[in-house]
Amino acid sequence: MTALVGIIMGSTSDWETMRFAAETLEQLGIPHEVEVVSAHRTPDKLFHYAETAQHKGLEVIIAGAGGAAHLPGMTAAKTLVPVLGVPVQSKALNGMDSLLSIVQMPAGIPVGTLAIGKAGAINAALLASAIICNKHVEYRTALENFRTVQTETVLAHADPRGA
Ligand code: RP5
Repeated sequence: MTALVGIIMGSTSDWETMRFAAETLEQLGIPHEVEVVSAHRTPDKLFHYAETAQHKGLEVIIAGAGGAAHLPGMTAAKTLVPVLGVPVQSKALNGMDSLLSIVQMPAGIPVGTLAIGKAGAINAALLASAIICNKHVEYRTALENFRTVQTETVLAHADPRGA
């Protein structure tokens, strides 16, 4: 099935974080693809990926990167496909560097920036799904079910002591 969401990341070391985006899309049954594309190490590949994204059917790109995290911004600069950025938690600065370099885009090229790390990866997938659902209504039920199960789980564990 043609991928609707592309998950890209700057390094294989980002997979530990970005796998949560892939797992969430898997859970929702949203067709997606995963690839390492580095803004710094493989810039030509990044340009090609971004320039061909729309034509091959991608409707959202989730881009995760750490440190001087140029990947989401550079991707967004080369395509009109909406880009969601996930700041990967870096060792040196705990992801503050990643967060600021993704979120502080100058006006003109937007990147929808999520939280640092696992939460951001999961939420990027959920947000991508919500965007996809506007056109592909067949995926809406899965997203609604996700919310319902989440709510029921919280309600069923109201006592934090686990009783
Ligand atoms: C970034 O540099 C990647 O997104 C990664 O988070 C970070 C470190 O990469 P590695 O040195 O682990 O390959 O481009």
